[in-house]
Amino acid sequence: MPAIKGVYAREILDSRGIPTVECTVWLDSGGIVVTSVPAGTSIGKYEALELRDQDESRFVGKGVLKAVENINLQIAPKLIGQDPTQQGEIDQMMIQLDGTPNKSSLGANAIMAVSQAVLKAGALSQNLPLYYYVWQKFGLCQQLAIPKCVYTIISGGEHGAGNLDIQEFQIIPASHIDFTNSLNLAVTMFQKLEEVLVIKGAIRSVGLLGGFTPNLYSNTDAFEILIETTKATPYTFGQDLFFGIDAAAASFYENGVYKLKDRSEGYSAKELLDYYKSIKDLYHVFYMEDPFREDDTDMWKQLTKEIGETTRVIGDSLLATNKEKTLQAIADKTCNSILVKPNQVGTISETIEVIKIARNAGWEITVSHRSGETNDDLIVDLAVGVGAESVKFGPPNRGERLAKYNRMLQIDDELKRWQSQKQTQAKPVKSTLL
Ligand code: 2PG
Ligand code: MG
Repeated sequence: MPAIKGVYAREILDSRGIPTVECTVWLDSGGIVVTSVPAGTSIGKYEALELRDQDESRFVGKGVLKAVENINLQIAPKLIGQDPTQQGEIDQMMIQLDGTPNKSSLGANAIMAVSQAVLKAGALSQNLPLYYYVWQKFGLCQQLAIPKCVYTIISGGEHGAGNLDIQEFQIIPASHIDFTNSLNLAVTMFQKLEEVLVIKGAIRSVGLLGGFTPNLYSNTDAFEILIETTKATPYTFGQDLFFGIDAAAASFYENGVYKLKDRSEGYSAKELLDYYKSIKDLYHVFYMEDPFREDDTDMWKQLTKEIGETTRVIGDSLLATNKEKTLQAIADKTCNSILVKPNQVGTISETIEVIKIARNAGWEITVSHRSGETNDDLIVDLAVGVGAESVKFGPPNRGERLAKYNRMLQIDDELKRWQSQKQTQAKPVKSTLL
């Protein structure tokens, strides 16, 4: 069994030009894996701590040299000679070495980088594609399949240019549309949307995820524009595609009210709930992420109770991929679905545990990118391997987002080819599929 021969971390930059941690692991069999950690902009209050240097002379205080040093000096020596398939043991060792509830000593970015590298090294040691390794190792789903995509194509909130309050306006292709056709739909919509924005004389610059950040009069205008865009495509709104939002509502909560530009006075939580019900009815919004701030749990419950039968009410910052938060939300029926972002909790093992808990509760799982991404595509293999129902990787624009969709295309192709070879080959062995 190949063992870990070396671990080395360095500071690199993410898609926003902000430092993040890259980790390389090499095996005594000669193989090397490299991975890097994404980072959020709208960071939830229950997320594990991302260690930043706070040294204003470097990268406006956002350097990660301490996290890098923690890997190279403290974690790396403990991993030499270890079996990379022992993910649980290695993650547990790092959690103990850190010793804090939110990983603030070593940094969740340091621990996550190593955890991701160990996952990749485990797959490499078995000569398996990463998604297959995850599938076999964690046994979270019966069959390998490509998840459905939630494409954010208009951005507001902390990801936008200060025009719209809702952070993400998403298009969701209908479930009968397979992945390659869904990508075609998203690309078509994205490119036609630009044409519509040009005709309207609206700003068509892009936000952090690469989605448009137009200057519209109200948040609901974004849906109107998307409906108009759909008319310029072969697709039918309400049949081929639906809408979703990530409100990231904590970002527009101010002095006891939620501030949306749709009207001059702020919305009370109850009024915001009515607003969501109206956009669901008017615009087929069937996916609502973080509709209220983390502490407005009574309103979350109310919304889930009122529209949860037909709408996915998704906890992102509310749950922070955290076991206790997820168990609590399941018990209280605070939401009915989870957004999984491994770096919110800081290890692969804890992420898998949360997915297990959510799946046992009958919740749909959406595995998500962060606004600060690199070209690392580990998240795609993870999503496929755990049998996530959906993924959220942003618009089909910008290299770091396309890296994810291109990896999905590869996996889709591999799965189809493996399927046709199944009589002769029990596993999708890497070398025969490349
Ligand atoms: C979200 C994410 C990604 P961030 O809120 O779901 O789209 O944003 O990474 O900034 O938290
Ligand atoms: Mg979110």
